[in-house]
Amino acid sequence: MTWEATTPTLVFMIMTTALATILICTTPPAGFKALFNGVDLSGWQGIVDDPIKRQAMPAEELARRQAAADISMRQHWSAKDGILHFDGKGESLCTTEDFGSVDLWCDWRIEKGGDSGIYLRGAPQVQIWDDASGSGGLFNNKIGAATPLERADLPVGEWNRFHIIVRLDRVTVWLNDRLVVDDVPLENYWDRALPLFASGAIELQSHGTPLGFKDIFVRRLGQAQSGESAASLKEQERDERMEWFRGARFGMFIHWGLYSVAAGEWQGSQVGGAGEWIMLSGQIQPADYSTLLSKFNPVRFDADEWVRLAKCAGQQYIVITSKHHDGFCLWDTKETQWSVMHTPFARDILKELAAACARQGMRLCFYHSIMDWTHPDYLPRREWDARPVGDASMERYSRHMKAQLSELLGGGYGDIGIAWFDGEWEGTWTHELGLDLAAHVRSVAPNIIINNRVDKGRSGMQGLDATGEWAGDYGTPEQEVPASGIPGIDWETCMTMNGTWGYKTSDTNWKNAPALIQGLADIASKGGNFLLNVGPQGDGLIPRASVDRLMEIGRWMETNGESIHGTSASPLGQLEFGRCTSKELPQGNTRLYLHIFDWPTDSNHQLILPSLRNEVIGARLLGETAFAVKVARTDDCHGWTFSLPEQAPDDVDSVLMVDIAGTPATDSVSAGAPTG
Ligand code: FHN
Repeated sequence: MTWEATTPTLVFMIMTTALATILICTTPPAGFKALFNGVDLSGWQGIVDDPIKRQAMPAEELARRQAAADISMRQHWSAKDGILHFDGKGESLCTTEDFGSVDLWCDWRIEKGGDSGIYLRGAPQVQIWDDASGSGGLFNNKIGAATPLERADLPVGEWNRFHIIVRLDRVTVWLNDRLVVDDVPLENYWDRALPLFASGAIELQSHGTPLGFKDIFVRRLGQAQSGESAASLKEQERDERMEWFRGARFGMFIHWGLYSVAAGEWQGSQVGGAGEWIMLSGQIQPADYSTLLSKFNPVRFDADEWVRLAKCAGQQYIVITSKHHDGFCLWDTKETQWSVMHTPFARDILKELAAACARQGMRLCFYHSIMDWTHPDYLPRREWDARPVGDASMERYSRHMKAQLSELLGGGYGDIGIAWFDGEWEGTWTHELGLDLAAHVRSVAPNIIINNRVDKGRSGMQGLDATGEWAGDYGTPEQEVPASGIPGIDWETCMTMNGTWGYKTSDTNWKNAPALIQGLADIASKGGNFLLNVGPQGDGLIPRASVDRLMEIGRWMETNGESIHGTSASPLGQLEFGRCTSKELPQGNTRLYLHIFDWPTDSNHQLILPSLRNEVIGARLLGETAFAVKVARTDDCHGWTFSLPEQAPDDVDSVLMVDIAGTPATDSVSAGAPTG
């Protein structure tokens, strides 16, 4: 039978080719744009001379020469199957758009003897070549480093990946995930008396050899104001990535793994300590602990159910243990068989959770333990671990960890909000390894937030050594709330609902919902986030006691969530009746949320703020629209009184919303003396 290509078939073939073409060009990570669309040369132009000469050229000459350069470009540069090809015979090409400080990703491939470079802001260059010294160096530098820190090129003909960050004139380059240039000024090749141009085209340099480029993605970084320091740009970028975190204020921590099956018991006996530490507390040999693999089959696991519960509670992000200290992996990792894929369950739990988060608009984050009690390369071994140390190597372990983090954060599980490290306290993990790991994570997921436990910055359970020399974006107090927050630093208190992070049947010492609600208000009033933990059971269900508390918190959040989400720390001093959170209002005014834990018991049910100079624009109770709050100045005119109804809208935390003119001005005395 001959197969006639009828019109409908032709249309189908054309559409399929078009779709295939579009699909070839991988989509850029969130926040990035593709400089090359994979199908043509739009956004690119031929090169005319150098930036200084172009600047001095009369407009009509520049236009004439640009037209000729574009013709030449189209003769020697072409787009096919998502690859930008150069035949080695023409000139360089560059972006039609200028760029300043950028985060740039670019895959490139050369042939034997190949030679090229990436010009930044029109200045050469990040070197590409087939040379023993390796690619990635700032070849034309005369003062700063010109050669790469190490040779990281893949064999000629294979695709290499550059990740280049340019802030002001300083350049950092990773080649195939390895740091080859570390924060070095790129010099102005065209006039060495001048600093690097503030902006300019990104150029792919012709040097007489065939080239291939693909997946060229760029993200503009905080715009350098004239004379702005690199440090202030870094701060701008950090502010950009911390924005969602500061608004969220409340997240769900999930500790789940093989230990959830053990549930605090081993060979019929209760084991002390937290559920997720049973291997250590019980001094269980890895070989014996691995018998749990065959028992891990959480058939009642429902990712959508977990996400729905978090949302109901008002939690706006989830941090789940991709791998805890026992090394067991909850995803389909290619790096080890010590994973969920080698249990009866054999499903990629993190993939299912990522899909549920995407469906329900929940931000997903991964907790990843640096310490690993089972990986053969991790050191030190537990003193009771009978396995021979052999040639265990932390350097090799660090590479293994980076490879797993590339699997988790590289896009396969969506845009991950936080790389939440832990287990950083042992002597084998160093500040240098922490900086290197943070750089790797940043190179794989440029917008991700990294907590301070990637490095050695956590001074005990308080959360953060505020000296600022440590890697990581925020501090992580654990099971405690810093008395007055951590001024000038983002922080998040993580806390269990009972006494254990991982499920443990015998731990029934549950905090009640009122304490958790007031704890949430307390933490937000100090400018922090609350990461509240659940430890799912071995069957995949979240314990009833946790669900009840989250539902109770959710009922409170339904009425009062605006007094938590998007708020900042209290501008008032110590308040006897409760706490305060705040928000900026338009025209420079301020909204205060007074969290009243102790309802006024005097006959007038008066709440007093003794120290607030601002005019009160309005006041009302959340969840109590019928009652009109009467507002009056205190006798000394330093503060305000609020007449409230006899019955508090909420027994745990009633919120009085008070709008004031301007930014809060208070006396130095502590505000909020009790009434009556
Ligand atoms: O050892 C872990 C513990 O199991 C849990 O994961 C907590 C949560 O932050 N972190 C470590 C103790 O600081």
